[in-house]
Amino acid sequence: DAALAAAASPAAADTPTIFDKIINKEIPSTVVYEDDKVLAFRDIEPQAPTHILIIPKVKDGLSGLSKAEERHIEILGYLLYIAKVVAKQEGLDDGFRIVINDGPNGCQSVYHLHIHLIGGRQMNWPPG
Ligand code: DGP
Repeated sequence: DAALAAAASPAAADTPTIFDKIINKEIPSTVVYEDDKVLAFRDIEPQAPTHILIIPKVKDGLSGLSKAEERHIEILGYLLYIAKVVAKQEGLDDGFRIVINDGPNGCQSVYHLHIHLIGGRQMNWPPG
């Protein structure tokens, strides 16, 4: 079943993740933006006063950025644009950070592409 497949191969391109349940409203989340293509909701483990995840509603093989193909160019640009729209909506006028974790070295834990929008405090560089 899906859970077994996910355990065996968590990075498999179209293996369902917890984000599918969030998209389908099977588990609750605090949605801050939604349209036909993307969903933005508050991270359950916020790393800053504002921490929002922006995801495509249709995964289409995008388990992570490293799986991107030419057909994904439009949704990738759209996700980044919506990150800016949500940053404005959240009042992050002094700046913010966008993060995409990819794979084990990138500390990715959910294999459904997502943009982290983090703000509301001073960020540091280099990141951890
Ligand atoms: P990453 O480590 O980049 O794959 O980020 C996954 C993020 O997803 C992590 O910051 C925690 C968040 N997350 C995991 N499960 C849930 C959930 O059920 N609800 C919400 N709102 N966020 C979740």
